[in-house]
Amino acid sequence: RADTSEFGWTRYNTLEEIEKWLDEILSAYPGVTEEFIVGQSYENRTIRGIKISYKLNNPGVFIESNIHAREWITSATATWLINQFLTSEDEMIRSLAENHDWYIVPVLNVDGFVYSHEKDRMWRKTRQPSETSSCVGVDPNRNFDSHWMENGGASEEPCAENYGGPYANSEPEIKAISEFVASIKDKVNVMLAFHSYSQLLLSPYGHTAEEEPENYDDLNAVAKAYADAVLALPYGTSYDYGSVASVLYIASGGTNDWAYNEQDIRISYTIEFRDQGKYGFILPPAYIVPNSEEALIGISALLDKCQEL
Ligand code: ING
Ligand code: ZN
Repeated sequence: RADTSEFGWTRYNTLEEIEKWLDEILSAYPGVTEEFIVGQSYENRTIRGIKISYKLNNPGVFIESNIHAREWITSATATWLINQFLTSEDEMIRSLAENHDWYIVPVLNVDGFVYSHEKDRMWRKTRQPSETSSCVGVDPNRNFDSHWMENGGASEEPCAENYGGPYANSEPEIKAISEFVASIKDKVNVMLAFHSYSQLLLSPYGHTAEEEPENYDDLNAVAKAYADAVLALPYGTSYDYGSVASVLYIASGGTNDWAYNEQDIRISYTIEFRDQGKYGFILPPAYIVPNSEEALIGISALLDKCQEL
């Protein structure tokens, strides 16, 4: 029979499989792992996260993953990282794992993720119906309460892929993660939001191209460290970096702007993983491990660079 039951990184796993694996991990590593509940989705699924902590008062790194349903490489990479942090015997990985407190949400947009597995592989948004349109869902990465809908950074059209929603935090998933991160923000030094695709590191601001964050030089320096480290791997994968508004487009209400502007998390990045469009969102599973290795090396270099600042 095909590999339909074993969890692993040779194919993409369903939400059910990810959750079962998470349960196994939590019971196998009770001393260093702890579950946290972000909240409930519109369809009343529980949004779960895992904290990995080997010692007290480590700097915190928050990883938000699969906020966009179809970006399956993000949860595959997040779970691979969790596994490495707990099982690797490599010295570099051990030090990375043990010298930070990790807060990882492998699948934030749980409803959309299930929908992308069962109904529409290209689904991006949440699954909450609109009150004014027959179109379903909001772009969760436009729904955070930070310069929401400013400067044309999101669409007011419910059928658009970048619909910002009827109001900020209209999506239960976004309200929940905002409240959760706010409750631990003093412990979080770095926020990373995993997306695909394009191979980019995107910093604030998304809501304006008129100004840059006060620590834009530092933000670019840590991104360069990530990009350099990934490029030096045998895969030779290149990442570009800069602010969302300068590299991509004006986009308001995203995770990394909200974390930076409203929670004062000074290192706040969106990482757009592989590839550059050949497969796009439908990245073949053979690339899960290479992409994950790159994320690991990149994040390690980024955090090393943060220490120098
Ligand atoms: N790209 C992001 C998107 O939500 C982005 C780019 C990053 C926008 C950060 C706003 C803030 O459009 C993908 N591929 O989702
Ligand atoms: Zn995305």
